[in-house]
Amino acid sequence: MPMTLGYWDIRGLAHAIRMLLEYTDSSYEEKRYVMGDAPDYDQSQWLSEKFKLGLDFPNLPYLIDGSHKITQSNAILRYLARKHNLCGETEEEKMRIDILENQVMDTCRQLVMVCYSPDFEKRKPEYLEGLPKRMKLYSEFLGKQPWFAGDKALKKSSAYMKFSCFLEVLVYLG
Ligand SMILES: N[C@@H](CCC(=O)N[C@@H](CS)C(=O)NCC(=O)O)C(=O)O
Repeated sequence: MPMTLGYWDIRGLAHAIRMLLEYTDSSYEEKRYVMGDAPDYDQSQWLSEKFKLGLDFPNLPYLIDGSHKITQSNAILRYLARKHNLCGETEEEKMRIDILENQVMDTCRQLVMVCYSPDFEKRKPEYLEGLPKRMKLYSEFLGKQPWFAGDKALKKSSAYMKFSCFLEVLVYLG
């Protein structure tokens, strides 16, 4: 039975999950909730289901895999990664993955705060000015290793990164 990934009809917090589902050739279907336009942002499509899905902490994204009902985007990523042995093998790899998981979340949050701010235009220059410094930390963390977690490549990585459907704009770290 395919898994169900529920989220808004945007990339947002679900996109890394979509990418991992694709990467792992998982069988899944999406439930994409439509949000109304500004200024009201009608959420009724989601709200009419929110408390009927049997989720312990009803939220978006959610993943339903048989009897497993999971919310929290990183918990979903972890669940899928564990299924496919993608959480690192050595303590060093696991530690680096944990650090990166949380660092990437912080990096995304910084961008989101600026993007959703009513002062977007005012905050944008300062955000952009600080960006190279923040990206340099990723570059230094990578160091001379070919991959962030170490020297083991994911089998399909390079082909996957060229999969234009998911990355309309390439992002270079470092
Ligand atoms: N920490 C949660 C945050 C989830 C969250 O804030 N979801 C937003 C969309 S990005 C939402 O609209 N949730 C629906 C709701 O609160 O009912 C996660 O990482 O999954």
